[in-house]
Amino acid sequence: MSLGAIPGTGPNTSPLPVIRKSKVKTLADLPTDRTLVMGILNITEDSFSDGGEYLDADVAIDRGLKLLYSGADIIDVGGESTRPGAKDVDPELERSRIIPVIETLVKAGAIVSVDTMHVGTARAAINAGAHIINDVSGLTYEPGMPELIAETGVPYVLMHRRGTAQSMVAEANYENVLTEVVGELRTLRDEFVAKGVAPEQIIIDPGLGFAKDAEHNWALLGHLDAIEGLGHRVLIGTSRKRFLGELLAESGSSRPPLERDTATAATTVLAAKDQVWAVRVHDVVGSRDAIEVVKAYGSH
Ligand code: PMM
Repeated sequence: MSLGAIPGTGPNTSPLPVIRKSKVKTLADLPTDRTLVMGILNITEDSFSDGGEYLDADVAIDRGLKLLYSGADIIDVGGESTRPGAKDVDPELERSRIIPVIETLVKAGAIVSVDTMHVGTARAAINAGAHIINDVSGLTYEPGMPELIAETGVPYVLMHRRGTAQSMVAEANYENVLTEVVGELRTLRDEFVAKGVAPEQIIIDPGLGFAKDAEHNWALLGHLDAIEGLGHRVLIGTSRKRFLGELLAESGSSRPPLERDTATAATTVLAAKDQVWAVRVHDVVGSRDAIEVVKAYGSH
């Protein structure tokens, strides 16, 4: 698709909600004086809060541009759901969903990360202009991923997860979640570095909700300094997750995913106070506002 044909950008289309237009062109232009916001674009059938909404490429591009123009520093594009119990997606189908969207968003000036566990998809995404690989596979990463990251030099999100989407709920067993997650992340990080990945390329994510229950998530969120102690940029993803729904449950019913954005913005405040590098969220405006508040608070 040519840029002129991007939905919402032509002369006869309704205006996009231009709240904070991004001027970033490369990763090096990203602000360093505040926590960054990674906007979520799931091109999947079954993600827990937005599955099925953006399967059409034009609709996905429109959503990505709205995220960009409402202040997302990075757009995280994914073509395979990672929720517990999700079915694996054939990497070829995954690529057909995400590559045209990545190409168009990159042309429009977006910094794009790609949520994939597959080496072939990661390579195709980098060739299409993606800037960051976001791999949620944790301890089950695909052979060849460290070599690809070393060869291309792109930043890489190394997230903690035990097991697969199918098995991870049963693997949420820890005696001390903080020391075990930090220890397993350290081992993973060392494996990637031993295979030639530069430490500066690595972004660490504790993987909230991935083989973790609510207690585990709160324990990790309360000790982000221990995750930061590994010496890398830190990313966290709380957005609309089940532990927030459970926290806000009424009469035993979890708060629905689309009504968890205010709680998500509250977790962004906590993360920004702890100076994490970035938060991964659906509602970009809420988290950008929250980060501005923390920035002003910290400067007085
Ligand atoms: N969470 C989801 C998907 N991808 N990536 C990273 N790095 N961290 C996360 O916490 C994370 C992720 C699941 O949420 P979604 O289904 O709403 O995208």
